[in-house]
Amino acid sequence: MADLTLTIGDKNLSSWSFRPWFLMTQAGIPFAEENIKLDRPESRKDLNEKSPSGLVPFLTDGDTQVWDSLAIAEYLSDCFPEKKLWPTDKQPRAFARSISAEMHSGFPSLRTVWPMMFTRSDLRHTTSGGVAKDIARVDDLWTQARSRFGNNQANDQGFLFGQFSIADAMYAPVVSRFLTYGPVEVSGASARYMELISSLPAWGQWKAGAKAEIGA
Ligand SMILES: N[C@@H](CCC(=O)N[C@@H](CS)C(=O)NCC(=O)O)C(=O)O
Repeated sequence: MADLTLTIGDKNLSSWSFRPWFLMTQAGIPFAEENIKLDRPESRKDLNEKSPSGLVPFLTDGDTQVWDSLAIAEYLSDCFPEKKLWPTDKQPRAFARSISAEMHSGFPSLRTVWPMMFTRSDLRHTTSGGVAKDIARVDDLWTQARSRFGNNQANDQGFLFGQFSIADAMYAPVVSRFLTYGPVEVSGASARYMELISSLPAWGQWKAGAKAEIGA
């Protein structure tokens, strides 16, 4: 397979970029990283010239380009079946796909009112305007995934479905938002899950990059 290049936006801000980057890094899939700075005068030109959709992230694999974070995750799942990026059993896989799709197309209030600001913490922000409802839904999905599919596994590693999967990558930016704007009231299972995700080496690596971007 040709070498993979993942093009992403700013690590502080680009929640969509964080998903495939976190997925590849945590799963041990080698890739080269390219960056396009967002919110700059030249950003639109760069994005239009390089990205098939005019947005980041996108993945380049030889002549193949894949854009949109969920499509990139699916492509990687096809390319690396041995990584088991989706749960192998049909029932947890259906749940993992559903919650990943729900994340991809939903939670508009959380996205808008609590934008990802990776290096920041203790920002305290309103939970009105639908944010509280979105937080409760995320908490419910995490708690269900852990109790129905994660906890039950003999080799449970604390991820939503026991082993690391695409669903964890899809929700990693939400963990960041909860840490930035929280504390949020979530179940013990969700709190432990956030602890695990934010202590992974891949998380620390992204954070170091985010800090470097702003000279922190
Ligand atoms: N659904 C897309 C959304 C991608 C997206 O909105 N990317 C933002 C950065 S987080 C972007 O490229 N914004 C540049 C712009 O709008 O000019 C995905 O999942 O990849």
